[in-house]
Amino acid sequence: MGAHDLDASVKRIAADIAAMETRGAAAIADAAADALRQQAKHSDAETPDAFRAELRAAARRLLETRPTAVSLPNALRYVLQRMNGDSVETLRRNTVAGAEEFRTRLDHAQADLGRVGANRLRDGDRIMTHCHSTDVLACVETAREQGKEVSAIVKETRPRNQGRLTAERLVELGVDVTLIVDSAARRYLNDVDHVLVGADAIAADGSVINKIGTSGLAVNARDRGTPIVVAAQTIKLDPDTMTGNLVEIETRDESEVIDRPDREAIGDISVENPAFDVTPPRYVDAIVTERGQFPPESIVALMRELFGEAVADPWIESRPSTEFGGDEQ
Ligand code: RI2
Repeated sequence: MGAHDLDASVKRIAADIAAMETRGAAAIADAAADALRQQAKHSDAETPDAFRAELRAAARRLLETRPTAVSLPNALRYVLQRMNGDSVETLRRNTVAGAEEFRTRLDHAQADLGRVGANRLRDGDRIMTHCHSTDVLACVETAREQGKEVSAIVKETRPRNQGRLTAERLVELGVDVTLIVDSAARRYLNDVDHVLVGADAIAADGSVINKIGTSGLAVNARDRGTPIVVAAQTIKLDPDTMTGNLVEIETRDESEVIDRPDREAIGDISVENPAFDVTPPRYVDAIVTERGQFPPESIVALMRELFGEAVADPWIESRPSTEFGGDEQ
């Protein structure tokens, strides 16, 4: 492997994230940290500068895969900030240790978050879920370990139907599951005690960026008086939004919405496939993190505490902003 060469595992992990073989904000962060660990471990760079250049090139490759889940740049930043030393061997050791520390902290954060979120769930509660979030599942898992009965209305979450993954996992946890199509959600909102969703990013104003359909669900939940709770580890907080940057919303291939023969049979149409939307803070009752529960408007104080230094870190140039973000979509 020569200078600036990417390790095969970095290429494979990046491809898996881009293809959504590895998906979910927490899993993406974990895989990205592992990729930097492997790059550091296998590097045959001969100088500290070459080693650092290789790791930064690996981080850039990983960063290009998916634009919305901020856990990805946060994970990369965490590891690269620990890439210190005067020799290749010291750099290697510190980078590998930083990546391992990150992955351990991620595991612990999710378990801690699960305990915080489980406090909101009472015996006999019914939740409604959207998409597949391991942070949400951690809350339910802890509640079940505490002996609480929980049932769930699970939205299938077109176009990729990740609700089916949620249904499968909830059944494993002993939860009574009812699967519904997305458009049936409003009909069932009177029958649920909480809407419980994950997040791919949380902006400084408390806006929640999550799988497309979350914002409409939240508006309907508010209309029906059903609390909407977001389970999101602090790795989902987006430090760039503290300085006014907007979160880029990923758009994915139209083949996820309709296959080519069906599309051609219809005639001349456009197809759009935004993967995420933005739920304004006024529709969110609480954000559950491993550091406790927060009203969305107060999340900025936690962001300042956690990311004060990171914002000044120039390694990741500001991500491009779009016309999306910061308001209802
Ligand atoms: P955890 C997913 O995005 C969903 O939007 C989910 O709510 C979010 O990541 C958080 O997942 P995608 O990768 O980190 O399926 O809670 O597009 O597992």
